[in-house]
Amino acid sequence: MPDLDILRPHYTSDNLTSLQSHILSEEQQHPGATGDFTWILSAIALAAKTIGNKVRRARIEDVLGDHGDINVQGEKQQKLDVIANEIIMRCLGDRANIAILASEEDEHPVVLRDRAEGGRYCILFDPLDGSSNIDFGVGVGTIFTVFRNERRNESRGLFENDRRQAHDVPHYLQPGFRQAAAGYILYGSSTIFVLTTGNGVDMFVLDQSIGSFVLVERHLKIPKSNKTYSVNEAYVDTFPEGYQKYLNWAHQNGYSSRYIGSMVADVHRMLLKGGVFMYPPTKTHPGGKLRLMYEANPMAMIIEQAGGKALADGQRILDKRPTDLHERTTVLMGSAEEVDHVMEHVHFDDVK
Ligand code: AHM
Ligand code: MG
Repeated sequence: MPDLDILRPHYTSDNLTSLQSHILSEEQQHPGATGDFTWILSAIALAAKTIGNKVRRARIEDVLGDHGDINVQGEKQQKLDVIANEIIMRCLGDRANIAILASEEDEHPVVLRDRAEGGRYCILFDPLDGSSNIDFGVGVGTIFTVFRNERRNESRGLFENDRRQAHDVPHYLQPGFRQAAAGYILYGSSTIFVLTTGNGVDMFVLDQSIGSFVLVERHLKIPKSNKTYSVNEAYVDTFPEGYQKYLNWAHQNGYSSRYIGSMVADVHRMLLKGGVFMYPPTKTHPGGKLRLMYEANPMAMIIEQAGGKALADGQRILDKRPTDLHERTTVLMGSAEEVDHVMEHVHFDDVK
């Protein structure tokens, strides 16, 4: 008789904790907690499951290929970019505590309600990062960040309708150190939800059999070092000289290279294994390619909360003062020692 025990689920912990119950219990530790975060994160989890389902049904459903439009970044929108954006807008759009939703795919944020009407949070997100990989079964992801809607007086009385564009009221343009929460969902061989609310980094995996994200690791720590770099080395000739020197040094010192081309997948690997991820200035993107508000900031918060470092042109990413929702930045993040090795070679006065 074959041993069928292997077919039963084996959880990595005796205590099964869902994302929702985890957030609820975290919130309960704060006196006066309103349950707002539970609402927001359950909406994001619902969106993640729905997007993950679409990603997995690619080629069964007609979701691949160009959508035919160019987004605000001047990049071709993929059908799944548009679908993922719509799913997040729908899942979050009816949560009563959300003031503003801002997406990589939309030029202007959507203003849902003023703070006086209960809009306490601004959510910024990249609905499907790594779109150039979507058609090929490679890991892609959703990145999100949550800011408190703090500039109450500036928004009061401005909004007549529930949904309207308000590019002149930039509540959401706060530096990254003010993020209340940040996270990403990786749609890879499994669906992984990584979250920080400023109290360490926790990791959940979607258990398809019960339809819930289940806690698999609390207080993740990035290894202090690992001889791996993640960068699009095809652009090396256009990197500032310091990055070229670093890469030469890495070649001579037994480093390995891993670059998927989906930030979520590349950063997730680095978070678990250690190493350094970077997107330096290039000829086509002299100020860096990645977006500060909904790519670099959330990842920087996660990496710092896990004990790593996250810099842009030698400065802490989380200290950057944003001026535009879609502004770009250079990125250098990862294991503390590996970021230091890069910094030993790159002098930011030379970069400018
Ligand atoms: P996207 O938001 O349009 O998908 O672009 C962001 C992606 C990141 O996931 C990835 O790190 C980077 O672009 C890859 O860029 P490149 O192809 O220039 O290496
Ligand atoms: Mg992106």
